[in-house]
Formats: sequence, structure tokens, C-alpha cells
Amino acid sequence: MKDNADTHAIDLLMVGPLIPEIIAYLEGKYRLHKWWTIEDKETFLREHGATVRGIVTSGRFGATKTLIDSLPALEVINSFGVGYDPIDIDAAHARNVVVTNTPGVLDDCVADTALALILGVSRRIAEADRFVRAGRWPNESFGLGRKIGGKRCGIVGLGNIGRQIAARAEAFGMDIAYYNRRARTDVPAHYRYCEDVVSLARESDYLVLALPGGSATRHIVNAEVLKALGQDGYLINVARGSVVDEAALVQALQAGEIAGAGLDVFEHEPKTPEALWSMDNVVLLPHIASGTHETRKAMADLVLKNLDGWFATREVVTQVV
Ligand code: 8YV
Repeated sequence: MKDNADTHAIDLLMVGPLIPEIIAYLEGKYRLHKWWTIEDKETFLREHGATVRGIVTSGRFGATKTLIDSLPALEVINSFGVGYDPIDIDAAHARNVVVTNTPGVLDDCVADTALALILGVSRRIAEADRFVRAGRWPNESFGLGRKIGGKRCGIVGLGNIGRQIAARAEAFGMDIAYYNRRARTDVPAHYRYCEDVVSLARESDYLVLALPGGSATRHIVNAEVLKALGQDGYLINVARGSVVDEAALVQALQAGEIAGAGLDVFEHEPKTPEALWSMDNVVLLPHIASGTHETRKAMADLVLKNLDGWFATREVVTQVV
């Protein structure tokens, strides 16, 4: 085992710019290399690759197999975020590299955002704001929205975040149904379980996505699911862009096959389909579901706890299995 007494001698590689607080902390305690600022990456790997022991990254920046395999001394990957789909977990595990993420601390804020999107599309909040700012109120009436109480909320992925969405939606008077890999026995018995996404969509006014990304769930929401959701149905996505066939979604919205969409995530972030920009029945957010001061601080604390824990005692708090 290596000598961990002087953490300043430990080389860490940060893949993309995380929040300034994390960067400042790591610069004060470790030898931090910033991958995104390094122009000549080959030379960097030749000179420092052999001593990098930790990668710090996020659900946005990930860690590829190529990067993992080019760091022979790598021990740990600490990710800022609960979703770790852009990290090559198989490559990490093949090398016995420990991977950590930040579950638990962001569930409430992500669930809040799902409700904000449900309300946003139904009560036409962003559209109404644009109406006032355009000076239209004195001369026109805005028109009506849709009530969410009494409507059916179908949640795809009833994990920690999905359950918090269900609790909030229920408080707004919505009926809850869900699709999950398996029916859950630890949720209220009146949550209806659907065995596939198409039948859940058929039974939903709002199809809310809260499942992990990655190859197993890629395009789980496709043209068939959107058709089943129907012309009065809304799609809400706070999960990952990859879980939706975005071309099929654009087409469904253009054809009026669904009523609208509230989207925090996209297939090719930060790119969003331009066809959606002019649609008033669509609310677009720049992946901000966990983006509050409080939650981002809790995520940062957990990243650093995992990282410090590893280099102090080989103990981490939230290891990805
Ligand atoms: C973060 C997320 O915005 O936790 C996740 O999986 O997508 C978000 O909380 C992201 O990890 C930061 O880039």
C-alpha cells in the first residue's frame, strides 16, 4: 500500500470543471490536474499518467475506458451526481477501481423539479411569463391551463427519486402508477404497478421518467410509448436524455400526438432540438434538477468525503456496486 501521509503528493485528475468549491478544496489538499485544460493530453499521460490515483468527475463528464486504461495507478473514481452512466463501470471494475457517486442527497430537489415541470406544462407557467413580458396582457386574454389534481401520474423508475415524485404528485391529488424492473412491496399498496412502459403510458396523463440512463434503458421511451401516452398526455423527463428517442419525441410533438413535454435532460446535451424552441407546450430546462445551493453543497461534501475517506483509510461512503 502506498504512503498516504502527504495527500499533496497524490495526483488526481478532474475530467471536467466541477463547482469551484470542489476545485478549491482539492487544489488545497491534493495535486489536482484539470483534464479539460490540458491541450496536449498524450504528453500529460506520458509524464503524469503513471501516478494518477484518483479521477474526479460527474454524471456529465464521465470517464471512458480509454482514460481509465491509460492510468495504471488508478484506485478510485469519485463522481458528482447519482447517475454514473457515462462512467465505464465495467472498465473500472475490471481494474478493481472503486467508483463512488452521490445518491440520497439530491432526491428531493430532483423530485421538486419533476413537479415544477408537471405544473409548468399544465398551467403554462413559462408561456404565461413570456405573455406578460411581451406586453400582451392589456390587450389579450391568456387562456386556460389544465388542472393536475385528479390526473394520472405514471412514473418510470420507482427508486428513491421516483418515490419522492410519487409522494409529491399524490399531495397534488394525482393518482400514482409506475413501471419498475420489479413491483415494489415497500410502497403504498394503491400505487398501481404496470408491467411495461407502453401500458403505463396508456394509463397516464403524465409519464414521468426517473430511471437510470445507460445502455439497458436507452430509448425505453420510443414512438410506440408516445403514441400510447396519447394526445392529452405529457412527457416529463428528469432522468437522462438517452432514455428517450428524441427524434421520435420531436416528431410526436410536431404531429400533436402528445400534449406537451417538460424536459430537464436531452440526448446530446447541451444541444437541444431546435424544433422544440418555438413550441409553447414544451418547457426546456438546462439539466438543473439537482441545481440548488443546498443540494449541490451536499453532493460536493459527499464527493469529498468519499475521496478523502479512500485516501485516508480506503473507506468510502457511497460506492457504486
Ligand atoms: C448533476 C445528475 O447535474 O445526479 C445526476 O445524475 O444528472 C445531476 O445531479 C450532474 O451529475 C452534474 O453534472
